[in-house]
Amino acid sequence: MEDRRSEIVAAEEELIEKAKKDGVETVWDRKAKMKVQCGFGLAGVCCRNCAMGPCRVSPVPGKGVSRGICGATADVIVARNFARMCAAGAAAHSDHGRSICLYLENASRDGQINIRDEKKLAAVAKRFGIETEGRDIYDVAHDLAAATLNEYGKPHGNLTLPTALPKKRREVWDRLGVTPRAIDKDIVSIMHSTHIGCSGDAENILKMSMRASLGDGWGGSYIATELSDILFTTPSEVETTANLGVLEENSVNVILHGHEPVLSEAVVAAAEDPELIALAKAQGADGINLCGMCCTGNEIALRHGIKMAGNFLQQELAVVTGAVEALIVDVQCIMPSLAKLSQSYHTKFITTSPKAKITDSLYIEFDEDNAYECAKQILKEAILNYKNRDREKVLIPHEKCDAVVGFSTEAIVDTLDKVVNSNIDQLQTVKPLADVILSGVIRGAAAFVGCNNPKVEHDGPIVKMIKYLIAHDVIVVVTGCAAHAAAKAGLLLKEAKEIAGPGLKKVCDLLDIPPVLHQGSCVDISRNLQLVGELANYLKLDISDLPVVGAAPEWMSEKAVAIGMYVVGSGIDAWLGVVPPVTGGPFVADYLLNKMEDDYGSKFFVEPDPDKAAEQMLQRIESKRKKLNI
Ligand code: SF4
Ligand code: MSK
Repeated sequence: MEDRRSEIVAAEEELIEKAKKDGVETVWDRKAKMKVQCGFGLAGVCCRNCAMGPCRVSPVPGKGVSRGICGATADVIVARNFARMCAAGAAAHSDHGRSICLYLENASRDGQINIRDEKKLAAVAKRFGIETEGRDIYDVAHDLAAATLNEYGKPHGNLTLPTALPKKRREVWDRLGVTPRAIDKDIVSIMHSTHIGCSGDAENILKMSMRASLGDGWGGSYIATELSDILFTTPSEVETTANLGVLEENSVNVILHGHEPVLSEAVVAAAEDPELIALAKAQGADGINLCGMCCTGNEIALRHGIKMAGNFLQQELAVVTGAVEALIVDVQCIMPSLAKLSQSYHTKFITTSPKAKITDSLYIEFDEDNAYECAKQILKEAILNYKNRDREKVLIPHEKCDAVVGFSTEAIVDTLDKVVNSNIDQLQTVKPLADVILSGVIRGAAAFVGCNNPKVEHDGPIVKMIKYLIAHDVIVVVTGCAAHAAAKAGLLLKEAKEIAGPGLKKVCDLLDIPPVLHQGSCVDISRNLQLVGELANYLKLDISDLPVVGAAPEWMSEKAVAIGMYVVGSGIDAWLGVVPPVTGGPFVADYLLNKMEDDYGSKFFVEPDPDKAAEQMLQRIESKRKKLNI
């Protein structure tokens, strides 16, 4: 398999160079302008939770100012800041989930919002105790919408947890007092307890961080995935193409960027409308070329094979190509810089969500009740903008790569089942996966998640670590921006089995799958949880016993912090390539990197060197195998 990395880097550098020539700024320029970043901020010891501050305490114990004006120690300040990151991350994912619940609430047979996966509707309804037998599916859907919305703010009891969660893991959470109660409630608790004069106990604040993060992974994100599958279909294997080379010289190029699938699904449908295609042709274009970016890119690639234009650090470069008629966004991971940048080109930067308005963008609020017509209106803006493209300013990189995506947990189980093990109940369908892991044909599994960060080489660590692991017979699943990185590098091609170890290659041959399986967007890490949970249940183990690991080598968002916490809290070791702002709190840092293992059987590893991190991941897999005697 050819190594595409140097071409990818060259194509990106070509666009960064073009940006310089065009006199526009990118994320890398702004990063350089920051020069040395604040050491207090990096260590997490700066607090501005009240107006007696801001207070910056010394990150070095015994040196300088050791307490804030209220008396908060470095550990308390670090823990409070960390908890607020978890709260923000959990809020973002979970509010995404809430949008889907509200969308489901409006589903009707005759309207624009329909049920596309009745089987999944029945399965999810069952887990919420909703009667399905002999009932109209839309009545079931409305009950499910009400039940899931109730998970956000129910005053008493605990979250309704998925059946994939092993009993042993639930016992760990109960013992530690971190079992999520209700999604919003646990987020609000953090905001309350980190207010001036409330919690002054770093350990307790970390527990609250864990509870809210688990409520994200096994609650808000999990619900987002389940309900998206019900409304827009559960993904299955589909082909797509990745990287900015998917933009076309003679088409109306439209990029959908953000997270929630509600807007993007409507735009995908509207882009097929004969009236709009005719309008595009009347403008002299060959047609409409719809592409996705970041997690929206993952959502529409998984379900429709829509091309994946790129990940977080490519959003500005997409505009710099000069070939994008419209960049349409909803929520999360949208750089505000796009407003100014798009004014230097002809690109219309269209914001659509009241949750993410951006000054100087073109705001067209997405009307969910009239989704199709609204999507058409937005697309018309793009089409009518085609004539404004300045051909002299266009540079579309040649780099693009085919990819196979769409491996929902159901798709993986189906694939295994078809080959090995037909007509057995759901729990047993993970048997083939368990068998190949137990026998050692596959040593274990690794999940790569999260973002890009201009502090590290774009996509470099993600790709390097994945290659190392698959070469050592570790099967990899990818979501979020890490999934785009893998796609661009050719790792989602079935041919990538050629660089896999002999055991993994054999499995790829047998199942006709790539060694790296694309599972979706950031909220779809719930698919990873479901898969490992079902595997643990089948083997009558806890998740922390399994030879599985996770990594976010290029993370940057608060969502990634919440993800890290719920992944570790679920029993999976997590490697971070960017140092989190906790080093100024000796207790907090020691807990996350060491003592956490005593509580959860898993912990964080911070290792910026991708070679070392990949080796450590493999060693950890092998040590878990040893403990299991396999
Ligand atoms: Fe300073 Fe305490 Fe106020 Fe934070 S809460 S700004 S440490 S006085
Ligand atoms: S989009 S959270 S940069 S993965 Fe989900 Fe990518 Fe990270 Fe956003």
